Amino acid sequence: LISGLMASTTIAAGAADMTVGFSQIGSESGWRAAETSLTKSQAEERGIDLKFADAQQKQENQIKAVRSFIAQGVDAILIAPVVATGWEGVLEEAKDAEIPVVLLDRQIDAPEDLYLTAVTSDQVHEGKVAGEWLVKDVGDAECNVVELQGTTGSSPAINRKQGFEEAIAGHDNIKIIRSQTGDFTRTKGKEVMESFIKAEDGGKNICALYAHNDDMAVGAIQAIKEAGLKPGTDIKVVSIDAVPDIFQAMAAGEANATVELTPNMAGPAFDALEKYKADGTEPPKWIQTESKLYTQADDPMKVYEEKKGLGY
Ligand code: GZL
Repeated sequence: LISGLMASTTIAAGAADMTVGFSQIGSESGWRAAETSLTKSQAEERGIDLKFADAQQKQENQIKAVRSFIAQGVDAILIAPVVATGWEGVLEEAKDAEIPVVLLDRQIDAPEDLYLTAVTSDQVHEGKVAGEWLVKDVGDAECNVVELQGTTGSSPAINRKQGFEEAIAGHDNIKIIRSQTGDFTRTKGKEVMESFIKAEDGGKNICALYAHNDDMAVGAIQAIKEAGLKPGTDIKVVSIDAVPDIFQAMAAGEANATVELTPNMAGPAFDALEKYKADGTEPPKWIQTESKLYTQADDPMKVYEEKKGLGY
């Protein structure tokens, strides 16, 4: 009997090398849904027991989930922090419980000793790449830009705005005439774009849309078409994420450029956690993922087909 028990215990222990709690923001965008599916499939492949909590984009739900993971005594916690502030308290609790925390795809304003590492892109750079594309595309022509910002107070919304503004600085022919949050969603992106069009002479006064993610751009494209204008020509469309649907729009000439954000943040996160658990190696505080510009010149339907399989 004992040997049987031992065997079953060993098998049980072997089944989950690590138990990880994941506080995910929600499913506000196609990119977010891909990040979730990739995180789950990576955990499966690595024998990690993943406890998943969807916060419906509310920070208080994220904090509750993190507290519950601490109470469960998980080995590690992943957080995609919906906003940049308000994390010190719960992260101190995780630190006291000696549970390492890894941030995914967004940064926070908190002392670095409160998390093991942050796996994110350089969001200022993403905004700059988007802005530089527009500067090159419009040349000296006057261009009034409307901006759909990401979730208010989130690091991508703050950083992507900053990067874009840095890129257009010094080009007085390019001006941001309206800027408002579309909360990273298609629905809100469409709604806010409708209001921009109404406020700007039926959209005739708008030369370009800069959206902090493709989902808001896709919603805005719908609004531009419903206003009788041609997205991609009457109003240029540049955004960030490089989700499959933006490549479909590009192939139809309805979007112009996107900056790629990999949804595979969990891979580097799990690598860092496994190494830390194995031999205490501390990863760098920032593990940066790559960004890449795609335009209509990059065979968008081919990219669409390639991306379709990658967790989206
Ligand atoms: C950026 C990430 C953003 C995506 C959006 O790193 O946090 O959140 O760009 C998502 O699609 O909603």
